[in-house]
Amino acid sequence: MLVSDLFAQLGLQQTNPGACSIRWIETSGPVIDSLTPDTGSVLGSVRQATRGDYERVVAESSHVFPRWQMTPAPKRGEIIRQIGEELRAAKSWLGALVTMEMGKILAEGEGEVQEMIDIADFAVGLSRQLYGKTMHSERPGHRMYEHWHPLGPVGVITAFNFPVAVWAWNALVAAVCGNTVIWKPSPQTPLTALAVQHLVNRVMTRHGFDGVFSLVIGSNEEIGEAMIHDRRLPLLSFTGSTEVGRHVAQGVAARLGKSLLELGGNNGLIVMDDADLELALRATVFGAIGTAGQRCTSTRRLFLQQGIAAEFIENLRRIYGQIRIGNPMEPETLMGPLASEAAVARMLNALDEIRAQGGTVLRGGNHLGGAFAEPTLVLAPPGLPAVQKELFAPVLFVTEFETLAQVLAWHNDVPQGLSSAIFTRNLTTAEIFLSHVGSDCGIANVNLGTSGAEIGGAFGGEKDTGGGREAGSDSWQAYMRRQTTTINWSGALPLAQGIHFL
Ligand code: UN1
Repeated sequence: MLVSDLFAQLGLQQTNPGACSIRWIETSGPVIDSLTPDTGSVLGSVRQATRGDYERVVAESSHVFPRWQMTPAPKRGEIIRQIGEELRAAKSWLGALVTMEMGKILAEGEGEVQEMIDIADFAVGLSRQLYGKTMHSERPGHRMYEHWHPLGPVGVITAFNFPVAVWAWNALVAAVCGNTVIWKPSPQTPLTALAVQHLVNRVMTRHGFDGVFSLVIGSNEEIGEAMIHDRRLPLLSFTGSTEVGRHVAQGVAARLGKSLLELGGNNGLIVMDDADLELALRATVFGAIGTAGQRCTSTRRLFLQQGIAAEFIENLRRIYGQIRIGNPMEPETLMGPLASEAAVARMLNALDEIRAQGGTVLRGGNHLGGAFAEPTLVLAPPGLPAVQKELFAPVLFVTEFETLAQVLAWHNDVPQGLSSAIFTRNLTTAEIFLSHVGSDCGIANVNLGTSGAEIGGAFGGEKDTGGGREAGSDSWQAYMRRQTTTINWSGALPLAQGIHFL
């Protein structure tokens, strides 16, 4: 596939303006190159937005908001449906661009666009729901109910590893709720963001709603900081590391804004002696190696019960030896590059530290040139300090255990709490894992892996993962404000709590 064809399909140029609201803004900011992690070559360039451009985008987004929020939700849903149609038509092109710019294999690049389509469909359904409750008043002739209203311009900061799907989770749900959306993508993946903005513009221009979805590509220091402290953004959604998320949460809280956080994961998968080992093996490999271990849901810790541990490790070693690593655009490839050579250097340094702490590399651990590295299995004795950190790389810590009580304690003994899984055929074991004394994570699965969640559920995690919930279920409530109303049709004025006054 020629990059020039791809660019033409998606509305991209060799050098692109990095900000768009009601229209594309010809900016004077510094140029950044987008590099393909596969070869390190330049795919295209973007002129980053300046602080002045950001001001203009927020002003335009705020200006469009009243008209958008007055548009009935089902009408907004119809517009989102058309965005879903554009995404369906662009699935293979946009998926290929995700692969080129981010490095995940083609099946996963297209899968990411499918995730956008799924959330678009979900948002269309939501547009006829967004339900509030009614309550029984304690006073005669009174009615109580709650109603959900949009917030205003919502900021969305996304990470390099899911350069488009996480925007869609946030933006399409936020927009159906009546908000306008200002997106700051990762500076590592600006072209996919530009492509999405072009696709969305086609629909929004047709309906006279330019400016509902805006894009600002710029540095964390300049644009990210501005968003954190901007009182015009009542909600800031942030996906990224726990360290940066903590900074975002503190900044937003200082202005009493709302933040929605999807931070680090450190996801454990437990295999019991009675498990279907074939399923457990496949789920482990996809969870640990998929997206080169760079999902927040990637499987990072594998707990094997003693009876099956030796055989399971042998099988894992064998499969790790057969994984095709290489150009992510080739259909047979199962693992592409990491995000950059710097990411590989971080992985290799971490492996040195792991060895020094008493971990044993069972397989892998080598640099394969450029941004490529071998997927790596590490035998981790219980309590290995390195296991506490989220290492955003294809490194899987393997630990043997004896009892369910022991493994649950080890499983929960990390700062993060995103996703978790157990493989067992025993109903009681599964129920204990899912109970309040089991997994402490936002996501807990039985007989499937830690990654690859569907959009229909609420996605997010506890503890250092930040507590946010996005995508399905009732996550839409994060993008709205709740108003509680009591209407008195009694003709009298009884007070609550039986108080008599005047
Ligand atoms: C992320 O890694 O930031 O559950 C999101 C999954 C995907 C989303 C991951 N649906 O693995």
